[in-house]
Amino acid sequence: MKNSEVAKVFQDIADLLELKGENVFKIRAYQRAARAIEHYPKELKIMIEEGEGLQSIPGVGEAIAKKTTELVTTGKLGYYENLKTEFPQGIVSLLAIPGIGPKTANKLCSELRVSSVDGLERAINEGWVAELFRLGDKAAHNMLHQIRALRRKDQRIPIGEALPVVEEIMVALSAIPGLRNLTPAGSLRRFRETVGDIDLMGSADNPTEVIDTFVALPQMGQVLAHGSTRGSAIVSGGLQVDLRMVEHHSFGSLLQYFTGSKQHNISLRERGRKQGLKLSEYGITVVTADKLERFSVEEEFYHRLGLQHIPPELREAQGEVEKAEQRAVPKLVELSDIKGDLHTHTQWSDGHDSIEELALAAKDMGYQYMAITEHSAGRGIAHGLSGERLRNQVAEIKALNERLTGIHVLSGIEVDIRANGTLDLPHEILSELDVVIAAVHSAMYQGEETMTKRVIGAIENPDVDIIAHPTCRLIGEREPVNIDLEAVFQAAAKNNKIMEINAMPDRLDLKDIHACRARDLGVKLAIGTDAHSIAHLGFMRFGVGVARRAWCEPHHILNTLPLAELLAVLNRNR
Ligand code: DGT
Ligand code: CA
Ligand code: CA
Repeated sequence: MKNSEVAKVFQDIADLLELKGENVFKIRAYQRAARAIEHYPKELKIMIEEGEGLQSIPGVGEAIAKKTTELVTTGKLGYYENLKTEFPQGIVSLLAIPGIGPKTANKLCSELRVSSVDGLERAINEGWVAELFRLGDKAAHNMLHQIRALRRKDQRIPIGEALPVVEEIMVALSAIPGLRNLTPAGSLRRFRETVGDIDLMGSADNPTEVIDTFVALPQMGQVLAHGSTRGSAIVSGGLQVDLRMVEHHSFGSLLQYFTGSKQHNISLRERGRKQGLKLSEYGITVVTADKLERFSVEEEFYHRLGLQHIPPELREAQGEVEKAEQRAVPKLVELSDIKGDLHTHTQWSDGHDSIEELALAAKDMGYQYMAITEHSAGRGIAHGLSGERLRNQVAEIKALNERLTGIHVLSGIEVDIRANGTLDLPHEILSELDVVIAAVHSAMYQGEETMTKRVIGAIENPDVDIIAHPTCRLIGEREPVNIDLEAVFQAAAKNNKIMEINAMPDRLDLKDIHACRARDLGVKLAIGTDAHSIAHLGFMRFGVGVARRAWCEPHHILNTLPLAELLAVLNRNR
């Protein structure tokens, strides 16, 4: 249990005692302890393990020290559990929301008959809460914000949400003189699809100044730690950001250690041990000489262990250390290898921008081509294209290609795979297109056998080039459909069909391990953003992250091919 969690329990106890009308000195004692513990620089867990008396913390007396020990060692506190049973469940759950104290909770319960967090959310949305407390919209909105943060407390955050947050922080810090090497580490640097928290590393002439600026940034909510080399705070939405600073000459070791993964570091430490080396976040110690070697850049750290540098995306203890030893680390695909986007939508269906606007944006990104792949009409949503409108679009794209230079627009479609595995546009029309993507958008509840047959039906259809978002999952929202991917990949390999890595950050479908398996089986992959606006073209980096985690090199990815070669591959199905 973290200090902040212990503090929260004592604050809750104080709130409940207040509701109960208890002695004010008793209430104050819990409040004081909560505050002292929350800001205490040392982990209570470590103090207890090391036998350090908790009463050395100002505001913590004998009784609270005893309760703290119980809480930290067992994760529960009998006194608190008993106390909670004296109140309706509703009040207790409202008190758990930061910013809601006993008076507010009581009033919400008695006057609005709100008895749960869900109920409170409804009452806020319907305007009752703002009215009850004569609050402005902003204060009510803040309450909503806290509710969301509370709900996601135990949840991992999609990388698509986390990366922009950390980039904003990096921009805000970038002006500090003497600050160098500011880099996200942890799961974010390894491009995992979700992150538990954000780890940010850097080096500076004056680390303390960077930490001070960091914790005082306007986007920071609760500050969890504020030391001379480390700061930790919660940004809006409940995401925790840890910043660590070292001197320049130690940055490589710091970055290596906190990039992880934990399992990767364990493999490295094991290897070091056999060489008489001890690894840590400070560097590498030659055990016999008791001498610490520092590393300003990460590459040198790996070289010192007799290894090739290992890209962060591979650091998941999947055999990467052995490969680095054999000097056989693959040269992974990079964003700059991507020559075009093969999955986009425009105003013709449910997208935001015109074909030309999207094409010009793609050109600015350095692409050679992009495919326009609207939905087909059968879906009955989002202005899917009928055969006739699709033909009109093909004509418009043809005219556009005659006008545009430096970018080639491909005519395509994201055709719906019907529940029975047939496509909802006929061969006569599909055969006129440059690229045909097929995807499931409905009847997602089907059993595994039916769904697998359905998708393989599309793979075996000669009009289809690519299968998009093969599992239909939405991270944190929708489970993947029931499908035997192994059978799907076998069919794709046999029929020379391409599987998509959908780069939209809430999809990332195929995900890393599936893309890896498809690649193993010799299936070519395409990375498409599924862009519905110009801004979405930027999702490509998330798709590349998945491909890198799947050990993909440029030749595994269809859209690293230059235009002429791409057309040759696509034409083989025509
Ligand atoms: P997350 O935050 O759950 O998405 O995953 P990570 O990998 O970012 O994990 P995190 O934030 O707990 O720690 C960042 C890195 O620091 C982790 O990947 C490896 C390193 N690290 C943290 N704690 C330990 C540890 O107890 N042992 C070792 N060997 N490394 C650790
Ligand atoms: Ca992390
Ligand atoms: Ca962390």
